[in-house]
Amino acid sequence: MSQQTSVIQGDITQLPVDAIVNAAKNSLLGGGGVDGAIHRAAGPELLAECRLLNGCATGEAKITKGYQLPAKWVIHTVGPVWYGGDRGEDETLGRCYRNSLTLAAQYQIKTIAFPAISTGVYGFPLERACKIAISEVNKFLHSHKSIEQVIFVCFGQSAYDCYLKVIRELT
Ligand code: AR6
Repeated sequence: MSQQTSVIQGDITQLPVDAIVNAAKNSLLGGGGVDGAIHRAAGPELLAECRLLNGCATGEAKITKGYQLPAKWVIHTVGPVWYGGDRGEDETLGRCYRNSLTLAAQYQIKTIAFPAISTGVYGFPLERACKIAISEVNKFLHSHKSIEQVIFVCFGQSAYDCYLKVIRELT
């Protein structure tokens, strides 16, 4: 793992980073899981700004302010729903990470935290998603030195163990 990446276990809404990434839905109008937690912690102004964005296509990313969150920005990306792996899910998930990081670089964001996009309600197998997340981030950081720190935030021990295992395998 590069010096710029780390893995922690915890609640992404509590992190004092420049940006946190939301695993959103196409409407960007809130939902369950990490999306619900981010909207609750940010307050109603976040939903008001999201209403102005006209949604977000799967694999794309959009940015809002963080409002009541410790994070200054929220980057909303919509991961693929897992249909078994034959519908381009891997590539789409990779695009979520690349597009989120591209926005981060455009906004001079130096520290950014990602949840395990698509691995909850959307059913993407955790280890497979984890490999994509780590390899996409490492590739991006190689060519974008302005981003100083990427944190993978795991909600629970099993996700944390999975990230550490994959990082050991890939490095
Ligand atoms: N901090 C960090 N990670 C979290 C948190 C948190 N507070 N809460 C959950 N996770 P999910 P998806 C983890 O279901 O699969 C929503 O309803 C969770 O354990 O939040 O991309 C949206 O509106 C899992 O590992 O997102 C969409 O409709 C990961 O975050 C849909 O769910 C992602 O789980 C998106 O589904």
